[in-house]
Amino acid sequence: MSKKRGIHEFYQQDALAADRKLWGRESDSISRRGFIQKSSLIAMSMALGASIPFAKYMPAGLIPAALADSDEAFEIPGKNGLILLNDRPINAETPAHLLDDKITPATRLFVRNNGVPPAAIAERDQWSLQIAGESCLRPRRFTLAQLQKRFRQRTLQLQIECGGNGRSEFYPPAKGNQWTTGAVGCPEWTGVRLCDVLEDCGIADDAFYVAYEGADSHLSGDSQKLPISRGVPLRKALESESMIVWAMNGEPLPLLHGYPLRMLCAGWPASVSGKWLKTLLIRNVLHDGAKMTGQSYRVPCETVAPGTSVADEDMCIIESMPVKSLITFPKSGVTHKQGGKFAVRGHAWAGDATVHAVSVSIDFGATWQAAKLEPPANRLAWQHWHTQIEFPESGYYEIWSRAVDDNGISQPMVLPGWNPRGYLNNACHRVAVKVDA
Ligand SMILES: Nc1nc2c(c(=O)[nH]1)N[C@H]1C(S)=C(S)[C@@H](COP(=O)(O)O)O[C@H]1N2
Ligand SMILES: [Mo]
Repeated sequence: MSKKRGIHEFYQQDALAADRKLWGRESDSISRRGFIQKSSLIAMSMALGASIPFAKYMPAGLIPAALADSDEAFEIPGKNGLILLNDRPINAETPAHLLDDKITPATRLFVRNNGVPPAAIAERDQWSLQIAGESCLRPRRFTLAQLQKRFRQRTLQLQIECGGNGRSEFYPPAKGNQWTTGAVGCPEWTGVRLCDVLEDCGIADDAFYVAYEGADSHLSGDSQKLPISRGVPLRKALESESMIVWAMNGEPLPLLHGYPLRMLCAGWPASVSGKWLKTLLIRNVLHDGAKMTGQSYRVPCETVAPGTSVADEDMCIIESMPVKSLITFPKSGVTHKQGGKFAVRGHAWAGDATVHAVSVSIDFGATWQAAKLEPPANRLAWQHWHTQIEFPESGYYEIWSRAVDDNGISQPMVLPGWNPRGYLNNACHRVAVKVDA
């Protein structure tokens, strides 16, 4: 159900809205003029691969010729090969073979927006983060520069996966972005530990939850509403891998991924990792922000039959994500010449746990062969695996991969438990290979 659209179609419907969605550029709808905000300019320059010396003369609602001349499927600026699932808000996933890098480059990281990214972002060093909440003893505000100076900086490779990754396979279908396998990635993030910052502001004895508020706006345009505001229990917030980050792979965070600051708690649904971070609340109750309550990011506490409607009070919040693997080489659909060894590789991850083993099958799960599994770069980073297989004769094959975590829990071969919103599909990944004689 992927929706591939040409950039012209995108701009034809509403050019100024296209500008806003792609670059965060706000302009006067009558004169079509207006100053390009710095953050929009950065986004545009990144997509075009060069700075734009005459940007101040660039009319609003104009498709940059460098993008307009290409007849390729429309690409989100700054992204490479991602498939657009929705353009309001922007959501795009990465085909499995484009996730082959050990460290996911910015151009290959999926995008999940619940609202409209902030348009006019102040200078990066003037951004401030407020720490408050009922259980915060010394509420205060830090500029980005103060955060960088006051706390020890660290860089970790951390995996994020949308809770709805794999949703497209559930039946009866669940509403929401029809992610296949590509709403996951594992870049390297630089920032400070969340616990260092929270402790500096004083955590009261009754502290229970840590929640974020971002600077993005609600799709309805209602400035009183946040598109999303979630969080994690204090114990997760205080883990040493939970961070407040400003850089991804050594570069400032891209606008789509939360520039200039985001919260990052890996191994849980990525919806807990708030982008465009403005406020952190140390709360003495279970946070009740947008998409924390009701059916969002929750699954039935007890298994239900497919299609069952479940009352809100019988739904439980998703915490650690389940064990999962991805085959990033070969690309599904390749043709291979019979004979010799054939390399297969990918990544595996297991929420808060570690992956213990990965195996692959070319006979629809009848037999499995162990792959070589590397340790993670650090806790909560995905792990790489590779192996070689031999095809006994020509024909159509599927390579399946299956990971087992260190609690002995395995990926299921078929769909796991159906749930109303289509979360947590961690079924084995499969790719097709045709072997020619
Ligand atoms: N402020 C804010 N933070 C957010 C979101 C959002 O819409 N607004 N989406 C969340 C969800 S549902 C996911 S899956 C991840 C996606 O992160 P990415 O777009 O950097 O891949 O961001 C999370 N943080
Ligand atoms: Mo998500």
